[in-house]
Amino acid sequence: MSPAGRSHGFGLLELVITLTILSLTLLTAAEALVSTIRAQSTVSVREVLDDQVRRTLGRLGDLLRQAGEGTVSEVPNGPSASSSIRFRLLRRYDVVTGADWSPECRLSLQLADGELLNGIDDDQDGRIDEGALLFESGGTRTTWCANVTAFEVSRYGRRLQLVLTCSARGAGGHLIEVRRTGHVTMRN
Ligand SMILES: [Ca+2]
Ligand SMILES: [Ca+2]
Repeated sequence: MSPAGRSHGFGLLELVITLTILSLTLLTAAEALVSTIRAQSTVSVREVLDDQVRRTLGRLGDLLRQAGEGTVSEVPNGPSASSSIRFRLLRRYDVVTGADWSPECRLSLQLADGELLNGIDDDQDGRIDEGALLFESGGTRTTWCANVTAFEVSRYGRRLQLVLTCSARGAGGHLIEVRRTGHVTMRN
């Protein structure tokens, strides 16, 4: 091979090597970018879920602080947790006529269609016992929180412990779960 041919051959080889290195570099950069976007999406989904759980527990606390201890049912006294609570709210108190209680209210985990409360992912969507937190009063039902995977109420006398867990899928399809605990002291 002539010197000119060898020079041309080395040029092609260098070009192939350069393109290969460039492709690998671009591929690595693209993977890093996708990972960064997924990580940011995961943080975003987690922040949204955390805000939802925190706000819902705050709302529940504000409500249940007006509930009368003697009006509560569906939650046994002790460590056993319930996924629902029935109660009445104190509307006013008169020294002569006594307490005026609201109609009965109920908070409960309403399971999604196809789900049973059994610790199994019956509808195979990757979440176990998921549903929504419902508030019922006076014949009306309002959804207070979606994407709920656990609502557990425990009662120790006047004190209630509320545990709320919500979950959703991140950008990569993996499950993101947020769980918070709140405490409320009911009225006498
Ligand atoms: Ca499920
Ligand atoms: Ca289930």
